[in-house]
Amino acid sequence: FASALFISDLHLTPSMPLTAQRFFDFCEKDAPKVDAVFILGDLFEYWVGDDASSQSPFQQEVKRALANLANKTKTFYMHGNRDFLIGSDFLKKTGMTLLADPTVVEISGEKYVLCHGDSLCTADVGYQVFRTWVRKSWVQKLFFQLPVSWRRAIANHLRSNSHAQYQRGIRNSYAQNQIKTNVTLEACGAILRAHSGSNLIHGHTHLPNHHHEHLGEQRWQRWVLSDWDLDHPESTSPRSNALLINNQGVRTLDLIKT
Ligand code: OKV
Ligand code: MN
Repeated sequence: FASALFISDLHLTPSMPLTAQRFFDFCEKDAPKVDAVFILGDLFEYWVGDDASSQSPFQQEVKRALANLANKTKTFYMHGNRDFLIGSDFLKKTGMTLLADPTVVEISGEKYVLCHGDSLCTADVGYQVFRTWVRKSWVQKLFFQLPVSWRRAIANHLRSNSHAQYQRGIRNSYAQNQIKTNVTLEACGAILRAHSGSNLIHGHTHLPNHHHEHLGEQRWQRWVLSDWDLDHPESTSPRSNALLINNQGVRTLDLIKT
C-alpha cells in the first residue's frame, strides 16, 4: 500500500456517544482517503460473541459504517485484549480482513510490524496467564456454549474485578503499576527480531508516543497509538489520534482538530 491509517483502542460502547460519533466521522471523512485502514484491536469495550448484540441499534450502526468504508478502501482488523471474540460473522458483515497478532506489512516501501500490544506487556504475569486461557480455542468453544445472559454476567464480573485490581494497583504503587501495564523492551526486541523488522506499531497501553529504542546492538522505532475515550474529557493525554503513513513518512493525525 502507498498510504495507510492506523487506529486502535476506540473501546466503543453505546454509553460513549462522543467517541462513537468521532469514529463515524473518521469512517466518512479521513479513512476513505488512504489505500488501507488498520484497526489494531479494542474497537469495542467488550465482546462476548457476534451473536450477543448483533441486533442492537448501536451494533447495526457500527457495522453499517464499517461496511460502507469497506466499499471505499481496504480495511483490516486485529483482535485486541477486549474484543478478541470478534468472529467471522462480524468480519463478513463489515467486510474487514482479520490479521494475526503480530502481522508484518509494507507501507510506502517500509516494513512495519503490527500488534495490539497486550502480548508485549510481559511484566504483567497475571494478565498473561488470563490471556493464555481465554485465547485457547476449546475454552472459547465452551464459553460460546453458554447462553448470552451468562456470558454477559461473566464479562461484567471479570470487568469489575479487573477495574478493582487496577484501582488497587494505583493506590499501592503507581510506579510499579505503570511498569506492569507497559510493554517491555525485551518483548519488543524479540518480536522485531523474529520478523527481522525495525519498526513497530501497537496500541493497548494508551500512552501515545514515538520512541527510538535499543536493546544491545538492536535498534528500532516504536509508534504507540492513542485511545479514543472522548467521553471522559478530564484526562489530558492525547486522544483520538490516528497514525498516517504515506510517501512523506509517518505522522500523527489529530482527528479532534481535523
Ligand atoms: C475482556 C478483559 C473482560 C483484560 C471468558 C472464556 C471464561 C472468553 C471470555 C469474558 C470477558 C471477553 C470474553 C473482557 C478483557 C476483561 C476483564 C479484564 C485485562 C471466558 C472466553 F472465562 F469464561 F472462560 N471473555 N470478555 N480484561 O468482558 O470483553 O483484558 S470481556
Ligand atoms: Mn487493549
